[in-house]
Amino acid sequence: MELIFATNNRHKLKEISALLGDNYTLLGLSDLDVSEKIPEDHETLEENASQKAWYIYNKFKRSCFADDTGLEVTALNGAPGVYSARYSRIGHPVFPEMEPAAGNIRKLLLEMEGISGRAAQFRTVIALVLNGTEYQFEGVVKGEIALSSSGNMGFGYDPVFRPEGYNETFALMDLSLKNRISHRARAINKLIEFLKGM
Ligand code: ITT
Repeated sequence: MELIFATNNRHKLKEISALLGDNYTLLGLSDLDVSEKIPEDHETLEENASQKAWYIYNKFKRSCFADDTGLEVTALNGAPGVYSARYSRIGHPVFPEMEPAAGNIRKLLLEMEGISGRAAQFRTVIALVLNGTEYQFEGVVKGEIALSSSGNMGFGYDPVFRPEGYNETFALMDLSLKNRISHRARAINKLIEFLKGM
């Protein structure tokens, strides 16, 4: 089965291709020659995932899904949350000169300085638009924010997120291990179960 994943993020595409296995052919936006940044200007993950999926569905009239993911830190009242991608460019401090992932991590570690309760979770919402109807799937992984960055696998906040039950950050894990326990894996497994039942 062919599925479109409405993302420009090649790391996400790789993760989800591995999760879907051989029964699915996954096309990303670069395969469709969509190079513009799809709008995601809402205040919840649910609305952003939905907005991205409908944008592509309306443009191509082909079934597709999109995800939106946020890192929710308890001590920061759920921040950066839906603003995770732009965190280092909004509010204070800002690090406009740094590459986004590095700036985001720098800001997060600064905001968390001196805070001992470091609980956090990654939350992914997938919106699937199938033949003109939308379905949503959520995946959460709980963990904590490390005191410093470690590892260079994965992407985004992976170097500072340590999932519950593990001593290493996502960025120190093989993709196969991250893919067994991650927020995106949990959401995509629900999507796969749903598709199997169709
Ligand atoms: P698309 O919207 O094109 O899918 P994006 O990179 O903008 O790609 P999101 O809006 O979902 O993706 O991501 C929000 C932020 O969370 C962004 O800074 C990502 O780097 C980060 N993020 C998402 N999934 C992550 C993961 O599995 N591990 C670490 N960071 C992640």
